[in-house]
Amino acid sequence: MIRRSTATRGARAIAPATAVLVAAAITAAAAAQCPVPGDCREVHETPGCEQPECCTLVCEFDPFCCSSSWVQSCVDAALELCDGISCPSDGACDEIHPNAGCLDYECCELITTLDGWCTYAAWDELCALEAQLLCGVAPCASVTTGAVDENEACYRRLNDGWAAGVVAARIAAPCGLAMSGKTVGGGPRDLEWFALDGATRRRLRFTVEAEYPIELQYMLGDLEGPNEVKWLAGEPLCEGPRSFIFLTEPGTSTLILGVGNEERAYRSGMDCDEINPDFPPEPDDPPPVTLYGLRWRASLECLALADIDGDGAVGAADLSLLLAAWGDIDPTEEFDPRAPDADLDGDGQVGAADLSLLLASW
Ligand SMILES: [Ca+2]
Ligand SMILES: [Ca+2]
Ligand SMILES: [Ca+2]
Ligand SMILES: [Ca+2]
Repeated sequence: MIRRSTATRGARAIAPATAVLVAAAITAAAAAQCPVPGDCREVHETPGCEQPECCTLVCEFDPFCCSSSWVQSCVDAALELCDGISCPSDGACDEIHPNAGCLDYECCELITTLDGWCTYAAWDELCALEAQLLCGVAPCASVTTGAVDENEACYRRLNDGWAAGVVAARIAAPCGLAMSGKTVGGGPRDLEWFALDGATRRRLRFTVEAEYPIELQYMLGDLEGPNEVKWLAGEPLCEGPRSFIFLTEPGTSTLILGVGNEERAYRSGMDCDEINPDFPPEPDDPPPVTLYGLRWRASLECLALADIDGDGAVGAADLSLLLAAWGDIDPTEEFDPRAPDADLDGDGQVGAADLSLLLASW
């Protein structure tokens, strides 16, 4: 049983993802009957079937299927009309299988709404992992506010960098930054770009807490490009504040916060909960889909370059970490933002130059 968090907006009813997917096709009559028990792809005595969108589409096409019984023509219509509708489908949600969708309706709806791949392609390793991480997870505690607000209405994209060639502002991120805000899905999805530009390498601790699964990436490069994502991290739900201690590269660089995991971005299921005065909702617009709370809170601390463990001092513990990492760094190995980074000068090896820098700031 999935409980979907409404977090900070407890009074808002949760919209089923189905409302968005087939809202245009729903009629009052069909909606009143769908879904009801019975496999949409098999003949049965009773009217209607168990897959909500498919049931609605078929009964819109042939009301007999919802008023009398699910005869062969209803099955034929289902096979024709319900292609791409994947919840529920064969296969355990937490296991890899060759078809899209999975058996547990609620879990399937949650994962396919967040991750479109799982709707149209196979239920791959990542769909199964997402099901393990996200389905049945209790609502997260609301992220507390109180920090400076990002000042970005969730229907706007004011701090989303230079995506799509548009020069939008980035969030100035000085040492001691404490900020909160909202991140939403949509097209384009909302991202928060924190500017970490600097003339020299710096060691930072970025701490983030969110009501949704986190996608965090550190990107090098400026508006003119090229841009390179140096590392990308994902954090599942409800684990409280998470800290990343990392070294910045000199020049223009940006930390980007979004919804997703380290493999895929989540683009839907996180609708804005504010009304855009320029485009107020029409009466028949589907309600927002809010699978999770939207709020985040982040802070930034500047550490000494040689404070490898981030404990606030440069000392024996940092020396141990440096000596343990001594030698060349394999450039083909994927960079791990969670591993202590002892290459203080960024020359691709941990050696005498780094040791000198460490001892100089002891
Ligand atoms: Ca935002
Ligand atoms: Ca933004
Ligand atoms: Ca230290
Ligand atoms: Ca070095």
